[in-house]
Amino acid sequence: MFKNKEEFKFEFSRRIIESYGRTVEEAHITERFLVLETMVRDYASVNWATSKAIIRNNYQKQMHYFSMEFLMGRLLVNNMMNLGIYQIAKDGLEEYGINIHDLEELETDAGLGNGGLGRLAACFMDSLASLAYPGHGHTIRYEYGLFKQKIENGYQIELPDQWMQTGFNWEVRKPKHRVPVKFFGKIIFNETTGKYEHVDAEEVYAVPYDVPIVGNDTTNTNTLRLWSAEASDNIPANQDFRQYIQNVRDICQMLYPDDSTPAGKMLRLKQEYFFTCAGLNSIVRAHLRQYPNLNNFHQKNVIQLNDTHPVLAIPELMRILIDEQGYEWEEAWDITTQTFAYTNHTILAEALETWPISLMQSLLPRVYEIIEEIHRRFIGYVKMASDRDEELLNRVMILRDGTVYMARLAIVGSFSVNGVAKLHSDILAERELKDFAQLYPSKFNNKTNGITHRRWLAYCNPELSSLISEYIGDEWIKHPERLEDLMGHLDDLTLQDRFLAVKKERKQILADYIKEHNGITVDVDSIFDIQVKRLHAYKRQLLNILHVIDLYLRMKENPDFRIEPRTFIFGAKAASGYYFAKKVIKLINSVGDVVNNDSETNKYLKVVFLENYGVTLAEKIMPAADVSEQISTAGKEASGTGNMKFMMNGAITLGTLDGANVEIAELVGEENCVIFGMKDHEVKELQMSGAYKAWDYYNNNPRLKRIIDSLMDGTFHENREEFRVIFEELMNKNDEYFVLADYEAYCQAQSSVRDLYKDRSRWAKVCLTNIAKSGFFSSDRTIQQYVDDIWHLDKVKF
Ligand code: 26Q
Repeated sequence: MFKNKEEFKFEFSRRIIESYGRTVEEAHITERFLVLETMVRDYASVNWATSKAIIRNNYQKQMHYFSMEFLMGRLLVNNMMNLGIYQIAKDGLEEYGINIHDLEELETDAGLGNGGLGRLAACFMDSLASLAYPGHGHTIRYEYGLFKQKIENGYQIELPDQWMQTGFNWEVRKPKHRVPVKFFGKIIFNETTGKYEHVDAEEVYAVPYDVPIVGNDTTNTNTLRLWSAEASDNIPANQDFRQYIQNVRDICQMLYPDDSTPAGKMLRLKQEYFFTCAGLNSIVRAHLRQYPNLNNFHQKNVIQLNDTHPVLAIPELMRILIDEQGYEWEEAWDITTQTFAYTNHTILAEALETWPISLMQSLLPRVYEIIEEIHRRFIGYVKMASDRDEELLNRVMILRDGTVYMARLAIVGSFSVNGVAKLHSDILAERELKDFAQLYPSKFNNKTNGITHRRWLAYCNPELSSLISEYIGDEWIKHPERLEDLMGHLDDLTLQDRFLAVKKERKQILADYIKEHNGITVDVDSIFDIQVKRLHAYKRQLLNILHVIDLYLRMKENPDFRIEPRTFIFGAKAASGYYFAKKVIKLINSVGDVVNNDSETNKYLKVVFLENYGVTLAEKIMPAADVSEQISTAGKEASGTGNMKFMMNGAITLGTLDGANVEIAELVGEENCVIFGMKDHEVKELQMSGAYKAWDYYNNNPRLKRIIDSLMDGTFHENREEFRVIFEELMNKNDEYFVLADYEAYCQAQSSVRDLYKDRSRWAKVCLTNIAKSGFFSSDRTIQQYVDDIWHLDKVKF
């Protein structure tokens, strides 16, 4: 492989000629891009082969991260940077007159995820590889990722995300490793063999496509395995051929674009079983190539379940052990429960996954039988342990009222159950999953989320990165906790000025993007106040926009009242069937239309809605933020990870004490963030007491009344009914997420942000403190904790 610019150029030119029969000068930009991409992939492949061989030869334990979602984003720059060949390629291309950034822009995001949970999986892959741990991912090779969002006339339109259209060059198809997966049919017991057999099944092949996961400054290269469904040779005689082909195609067609209300659809369950069955069987096969049996399976493999979506892996492993490998139930259960660990990502009861028994029984007859047996034995255990506490039994049953409770199955079948931030894990153990925490106290633990500081600081914000390195050296790239060394330079006025200059530079880049995509001119000296995340009632984008309306109306009503210039920036996708969320998007856009075009006020106030928020756009947004809006109703956001990305890029958190905000506030101290609103227990108490009356806030607070009335009086939309749902949600449904209850506190928090911003030196210090303390939120730290407490892996040694 190339070791310097000259070798790179030679190789690049050779490949262009060989692939396209043209010289570098003649080649089309997409041809240049594809050649660069395949060169990087092949470069990584050498390390990949070495890593696999070492892991095998050393009989190392491996971790397998099972997740329905991996929001990888782009891979080219990340891989070149991690391999340490970015500069060589950049310089080499430059000598051909090619700007590497132009090629970078041609890569489409691998957007195989909805939001936080999927991006977490991607960050974990980067940290695992970089820390040289053998940890791999399993997921579905969706033909379409999360929908592409267009905003038309202020409304969200969903378009298919054809991410593989120009080819996805990182993957390698492995047809030899295909796995048969069976749906429907029936189970018969074969008296002569003494085994259960699955007959008349609809069988499909799961074919793996492997993607190398390149670590930073290490030979270690892990695998992300994407499973794709293809037609099998054994289809039942009675099956209609065309229908069968269609069924096969449906499985990997698309990602379910909903991260809150489980779809409850057969196809989703099919997807869940499809990839867990495939992943597990491939791991079992690999194990049996090295060892005579599965007795030590759990000593050589650990499987982390990313939420309940892959939980069918638990009964599937039982099935393999018992039906295929001849184990007795007890032995099989020992192996299984020492293999799986489960991560919970949500507290919202309505988001906990359940399935109708009838559906599961017909789609997965044998797996369902095994779940029944797990349930039966678990109930026996609870009866014994609780002295027949019937109420407790009803609260913990895996099967009840025709329903399978997936989180309960996950807890019973795993040796570890973790939440994703301190507060979240506490709420699980003390409230939501209290019964289980009492039954299995040693299983429960916390692993506060993290983000890869390589993608989210070093690579996406090179301006800030080199400034940091000028002051504290570049060891923070390997050891993110070293960012703390910045604390010794907080009072350095030059550093403060240079930080503000870098921030402004990055705000300009975002401003240019906004100009190009939204046609709106924004002032880079204004406060960039940003809220980007999925749209959900509990995340309270509504609280933010109500406050914007307030500022606008006050300026209109009083010509003497003028605010410190602000630019409020939003980015959010709403699930396609989530009516309320879509209305909030429309409201933000409508307010923007009015506010941005009002010449009396638009020097001071602008509202921007950025279309199609995703990983790549986030890489432009994070470096440009002054204020990070993290304003969920306390107790609802499990962790948040956007909050960490903002912090690492020197934005100030304006947030409630929810999820990981609590830990951010603890680390930076109250002077270095702006915390407001009800605490988790206050929300809970207010909810329980039934004393909350949204109308009282409306009636007693004239400002709030004025703002809420503006939703329906034609100020922002000629159709006065346009925002009725929002009004209804707030007033007549009594404001489930306490937007009005936290309103005053939020306004005060916003005004302290403004005061702070005016003192430029003080502001810079606060931002630098945030950067300095952000090392804790590197996913390297998170992964090390998973390794120490749950996975117990050794590093791959080269
Ligand atoms: C389930 C069944 C059917 C269809 C869809 C789903 C589904 C899909 C995605 C349910 C939930 C999700 C995603 C949840 C999620 O992203 N949770 C977030 O996880 C982050 C990482 O831990 C946390 O930081 C966030 O707080 C949490 O909201």
